[in-house]
Amino acid sequence: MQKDSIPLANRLEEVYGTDPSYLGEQHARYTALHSRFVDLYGCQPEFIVRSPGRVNLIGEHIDYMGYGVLPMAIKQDTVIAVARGGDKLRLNNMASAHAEQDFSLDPAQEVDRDNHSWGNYVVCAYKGVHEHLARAGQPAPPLFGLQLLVEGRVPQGSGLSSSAALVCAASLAVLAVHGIAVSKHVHAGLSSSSALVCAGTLAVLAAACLRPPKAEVAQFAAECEKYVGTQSGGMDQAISIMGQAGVAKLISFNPVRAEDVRLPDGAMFVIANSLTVSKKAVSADFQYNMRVTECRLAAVALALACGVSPVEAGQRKLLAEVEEVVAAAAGGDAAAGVDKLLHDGGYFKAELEELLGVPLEQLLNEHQLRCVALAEKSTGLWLQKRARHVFREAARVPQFRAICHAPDLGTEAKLASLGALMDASQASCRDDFVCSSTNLDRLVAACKAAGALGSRLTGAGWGGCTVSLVREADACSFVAAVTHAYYDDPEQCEAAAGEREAHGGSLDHVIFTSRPSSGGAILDIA
Ligand code: A2G
Repeated sequence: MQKDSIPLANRLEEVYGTDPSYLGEQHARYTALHSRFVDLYGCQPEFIVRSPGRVNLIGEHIDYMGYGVLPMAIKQDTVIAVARGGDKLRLNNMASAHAEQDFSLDPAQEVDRDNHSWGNYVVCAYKGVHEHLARAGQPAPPLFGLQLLVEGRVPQGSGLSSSAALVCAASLAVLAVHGIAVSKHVHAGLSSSSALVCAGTLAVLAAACLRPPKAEVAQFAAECEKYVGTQSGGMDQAISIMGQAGVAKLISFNPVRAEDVRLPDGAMFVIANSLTVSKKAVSADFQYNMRVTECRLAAVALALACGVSPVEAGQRKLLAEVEEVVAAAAGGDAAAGVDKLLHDGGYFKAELEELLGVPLEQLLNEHQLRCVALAEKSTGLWLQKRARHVFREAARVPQFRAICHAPDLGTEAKLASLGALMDASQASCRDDFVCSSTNLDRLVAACKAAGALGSRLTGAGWGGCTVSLVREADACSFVAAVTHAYYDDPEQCEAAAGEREAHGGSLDHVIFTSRPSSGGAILDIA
């Protein structure tokens, strides 16, 4: 298990590598952030923190069912400058479209799920840090005003996890100022013996705040992001915090941990934005939560169908917890077991209640889900297809890792096998999980026609980006061919012209190569 702590970096190179032109760009960015912070708040930031977005290579919509996933951190990140001051949680954003937002300092405040706003993610993190500190059994930390300035470079609604980058960066920002605030308090010259005991406790707290283990931050950041209303798994926060330059990560859960996966030499991943926004959290009860609900109900229904007692079945919330019994019912193949034990098409309320033996509303409340109304409407809940996707997709993740590390497989064979797994994942996301979209399907088709060895949607889906595996040597011609087929053709993608206009004719931010990058860090460079 990865035990290392959040890095405290003194130089930008430690986070961004040594490429002079990229480093120069980051230097200019940090300088602009620093100077805007001073203009806005009239003081220097105490810290600057950063946390990146991610691209998931394989393992979609299975993290919240207890299965491991295989993402890598990308270089696009969210950066926050922070200092204590004032009597509120005050947020500003470098993007002029985002006005200043003020929130209370009460860690028990509710996140306003009905009004979707970027500030909500910072409030999630603020609450998460306080809850984390309280769980550590320490005295409640002092409440002091915070002033934050955010600059995000992970495109929103793109499936590259801009939300987790913001939650993780904000968590680091709040942790960092708490750590430093407590250490300054400790150093303030306490002298009585009780004060010494107190100072000792605080010193431990200060060290823990400033450099907490990555896994702890990943865990609480995943939990607290749920305050916006999305019942997400922990992949995005885990890779944002635990990402590492040069390696993808196999992220496992309960408890969260990360294992290095070395991608084959000569492999390159190209991210391409379909330019349709994936709005998974705007209507929190829709799409994403609907899938979580379907998977949880499928887990209970499968357990019952396998003869597990109703009480025990009701407690099995994860498909990972029922895989063994389901597989045993079909000669060891859980996906085949699903086909045998559940029917195709939608399950509606009456059937579900009869099957599960409890009012649907009660069950959904127990699982903290609120989509009961949807089960009655339209198409019902599709348990068989969702569960089949989860079991098959979950199996692809260890296969992907095994191929990457196979000592006897040549590069070409590795690339071909990884590509086939990615293609199978896309077909399953499209046909069984139904989380693709017309534009994603078109873009995947354009990527395959341009020579991708494998191509699939990445992240929640319903819009956002694809990730394609290509040979490194072919990356430039691949980008040109996809640009021609998808972005230059207004019938395929209307939005591309607008993107070009807004970015001086360039689509570099829309289709780009990506290498595994470093995870969240606190920068003591303010
Ligand atoms: O969809 C989103 O990115 C989820 N994250 C993530 O947990 C995972 O389920 C993914 C699909 O694989 C959030 O909603 C923050």
